[in-house]
Amino acid sequence: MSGKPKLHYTNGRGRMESIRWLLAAAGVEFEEQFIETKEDLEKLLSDGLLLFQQVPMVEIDGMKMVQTRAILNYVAAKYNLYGKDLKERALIDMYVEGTTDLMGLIMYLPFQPPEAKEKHLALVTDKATARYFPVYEKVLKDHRQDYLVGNHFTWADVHLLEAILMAEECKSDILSKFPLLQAFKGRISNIPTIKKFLQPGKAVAAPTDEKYIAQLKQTFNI
Ligand code: GSN
Repeated sequence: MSGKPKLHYTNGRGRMESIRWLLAAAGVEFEEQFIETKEDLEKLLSDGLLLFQQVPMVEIDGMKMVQTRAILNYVAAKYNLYGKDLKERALIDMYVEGTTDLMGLIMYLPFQPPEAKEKHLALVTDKATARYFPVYEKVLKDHRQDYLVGNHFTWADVHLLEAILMAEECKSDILSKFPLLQAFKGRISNIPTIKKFLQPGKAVAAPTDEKYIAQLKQTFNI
């Protein structure tokens, strides 16, 4: 065993992508065991490795962790990206959950039927620019610090950058009215661990496309 966390998921973003981001931001190398077929999933199930018969599953520190949020909490706490006290942690949780809600909307875009895509894109743009981004722009404006919480780099920053890049894939000028978020994006993207993760052709999973959706349907019977 290498000692590196081992990630079990499909070779796409889905629920695992934020875990990849957080590990990468913490400077932790990891291995990936991709689930490509129904048989790959059945093998994990018959070996009894999936507590609720679901992935993501991450082998870390002798555990076989499932439940995305539990995995993220563990990684954030272990690598000191989860605030210095309970109040910072509460803020991080609120920001992360808000960002996760936005990401959830974005993630469903490729799954929309063609006739519903435009409407869904309008919803994503509206929620990003009228609900979520104004909150983070105001946080940065009010405290004039480099990071969202406690004047130090946390999971909230990692998660927001991931969401910003996803939102820009939907609409490239989506940050045009958010100057402080534009600067935030530049700053966080340049943190060495994140810069490395974002190098083209490296770790970040490709956007969800038709081929990936077909594979998901086949693997998970959906
Ligand atoms: O957040 C979590 O990790 C869980 N609450 C949900 C995990 C989940 O739904 N995993 C899916 C694949 S990823 N896509 O949504 C899964 O394993 N589905 C198979 C099943 O039988 O539920």
